Amino acid sequence: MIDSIFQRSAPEGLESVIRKIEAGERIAPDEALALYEHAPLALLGGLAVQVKERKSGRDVFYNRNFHVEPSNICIFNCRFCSYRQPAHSPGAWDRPLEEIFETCHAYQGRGVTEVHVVGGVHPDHGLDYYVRMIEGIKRELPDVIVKAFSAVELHEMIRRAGVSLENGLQRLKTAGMAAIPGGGAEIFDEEVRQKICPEKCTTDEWLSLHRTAHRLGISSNATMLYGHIETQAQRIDHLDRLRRSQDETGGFNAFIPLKFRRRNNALSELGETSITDDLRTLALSRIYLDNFPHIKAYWPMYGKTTTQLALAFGADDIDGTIDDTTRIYSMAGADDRNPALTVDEMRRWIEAAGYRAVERDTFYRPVVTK
Ligand code: V47
Repeated sequence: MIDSIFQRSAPEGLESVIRKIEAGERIAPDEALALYEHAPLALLGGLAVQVKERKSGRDVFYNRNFHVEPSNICIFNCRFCSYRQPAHSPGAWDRPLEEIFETCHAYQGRGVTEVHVVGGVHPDHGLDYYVRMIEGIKRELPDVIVKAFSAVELHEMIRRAGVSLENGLQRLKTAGMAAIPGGGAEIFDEEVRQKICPEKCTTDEWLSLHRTAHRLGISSNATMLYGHIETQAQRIDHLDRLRRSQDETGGFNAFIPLKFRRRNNALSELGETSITDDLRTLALSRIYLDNFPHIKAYWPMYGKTTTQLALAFGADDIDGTIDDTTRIYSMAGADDRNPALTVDEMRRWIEAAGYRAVERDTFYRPVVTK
């Protein structure tokens, strides 16, 4: 049996779980909890990096993307959300389709490979409307991959249309929706979910929507909103349900831990997690989700400094240029400005962390620029 530096410096009781991780074996929920609670931060980072390098070697990915946020009007009132507005309130927006298509038109020829479409669950717009939206986006940007609608939005539009999940998702796929972002997962524990977002789709409905999408050949991401009222064991339970789902379908591309941001929402009285908690949670996700190919450090949420550190804690993706086009995190206090990064800046971060910067598309295929 190897006697690595990690095994030699392991706190008592963690030797066997460290041995398992180094041997590429799956760890159990109680082992993950012990690691979270007792492993020194640097040890956790080192183990996560080992797992990351087994998956993606020296590569760290970024992409060229922008977001379309069609409306912030939402029938649901999640307590952590700083973004949603009821219809007719002064801060509400509902962008006409033509305006969305004009925005997309302006991205022609700019090297973007992905448009990420996500917004509130609008009271009036139905499946046909969203099919038209996707078709229009594809007309403007035929070569760009459309990653659209959280499972919460999809669940509601398909339910209202009175069709099956298969049928609804197939219609959107035919229109051009090629992938689904990871939003709306929040925390799977039913009691916590009931407290922070009682109205939106249930855990089982979220998982079932992604499972159905995967069966139809639509791959997706998964998120976890952490750092509010959940316990560490409930975070691990969340990861466990994702790992089991991925065992079944293999359709998830990336996992994205999302740190709760407290400004302008009903949970503002809670603090925010420390940077060490963020890095522990990230590293643990990389170690636990042994069947997820990628772990994304979403830079608008962590902020620029933590994102650079995240590359030493198992992340192999930092998302993309975004180009000022998302407001979810700036409204929740992650930064005062809307986020944008240049390709040069992303490549510099990755190289400074000792990795090879690889531009990817939504499916993590390297993008070769001519
Ligand atoms: O589901 C909302 C989260 C998510 C807050 O798939 C908040 O590539 C923190 O899913 N503090 C939407 N988080 C964003 C999302 C996403 C982001 C980046 C990449 C991908 C991907 C997906 O944002 C929501 C919710 O969990 N969120 N409010 C807040 N105050």
